[in-house]
Amino acid sequence: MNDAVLVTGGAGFIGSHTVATLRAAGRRVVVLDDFSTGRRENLSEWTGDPQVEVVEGDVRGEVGLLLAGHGPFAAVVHLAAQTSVVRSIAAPIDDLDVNLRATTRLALWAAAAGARRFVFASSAAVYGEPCRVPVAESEPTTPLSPYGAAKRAAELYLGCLGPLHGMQTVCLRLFNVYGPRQDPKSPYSGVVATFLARARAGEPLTIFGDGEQTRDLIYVGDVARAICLAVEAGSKEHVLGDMTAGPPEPAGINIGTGREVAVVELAAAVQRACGVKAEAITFAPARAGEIARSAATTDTAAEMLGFRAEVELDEGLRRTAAWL
Ligand code: UD2
Repeated sequence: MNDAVLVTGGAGFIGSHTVATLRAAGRRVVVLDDFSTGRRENLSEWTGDPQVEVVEGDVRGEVGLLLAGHGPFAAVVHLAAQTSVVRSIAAPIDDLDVNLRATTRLALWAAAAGARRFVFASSAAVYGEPCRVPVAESEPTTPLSPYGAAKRAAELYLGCLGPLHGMQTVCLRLFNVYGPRQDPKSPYSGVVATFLARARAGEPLTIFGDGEQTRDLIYVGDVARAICLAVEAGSKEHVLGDMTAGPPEPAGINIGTGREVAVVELAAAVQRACGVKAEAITFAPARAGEIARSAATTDTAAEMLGFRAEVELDEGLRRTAAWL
């Protein structure tokens, strides 16, 4: 049990919650983060904890040198990424370098270093506009952005590198993640962080389009639990799926709640959570390239990982508002 789990991007929004679930499961954790968006204060809970080591560095760099002396590694959770769809359209080569090239290099290093499992944060963006909602993993993937294309390509690379190098790879297709530590000031921030920050500041919420577009909003604590289950799957009796034979088919596992929430419905829920009046909403033109509907099927995650989201939207919003 002394083998570590490497968490790239471990000082970030999803990463720091993942460190918490892995520590709660008794794992030694090594965080690799370049602190471009990650923050040291997200890890302050583990200051002085010898079971949490923090290495500052870029996943595009010489990971082997950066991590020398921190192993051995049982598993890698790869969350460090270029996370913005908008930026991937403006700078697709930079997105490719981080989200595909660095992921592939990291996986090759992980296999050579003896890691038995590689858990990758993929995205609902691999589906583009889903053919059906809720969308199953077996549906076609037609990404609409370089970001989605690089995430899908990384799934395909991991799908062949894993068996070639004797490492299990698990790609988690994360839907719209929200919760404490999601930076509301970032221009790329998610709708929940933006809405909560504006409602708190007494500013009107801006809805793009008619607000009837839907998303599957999943609380970050649930996502961190899914990631931890993906690390541990096969080593605990509550896991239903057989993860011992190699990567699951299909190559990705949806991580969502299965519930579609319209943006207008979310705006009302945010206002309830903050005690703000319902008329404080303005409408603006729909964003270019916007998808109409999104929600996950959840059966694969339940079967493979024993995972179901537990935190209801109102509760997740309350917890996030309390953190702001
Ligand atoms: C999410 C992911 C993105 C990618 C994509 C795949 C986030 C932050 N982004 O983009 O990385 O995975 O899914 O499909 O998780 N909205 C408003 N007002 C606002 C802000 C947003 O109406 O002030 C609407 C927006 O037009 C959209 C919805 O809220 O319909 C969600 O927006 P988002 O930026 O949180 O996430 P999304 O789904 O566009």
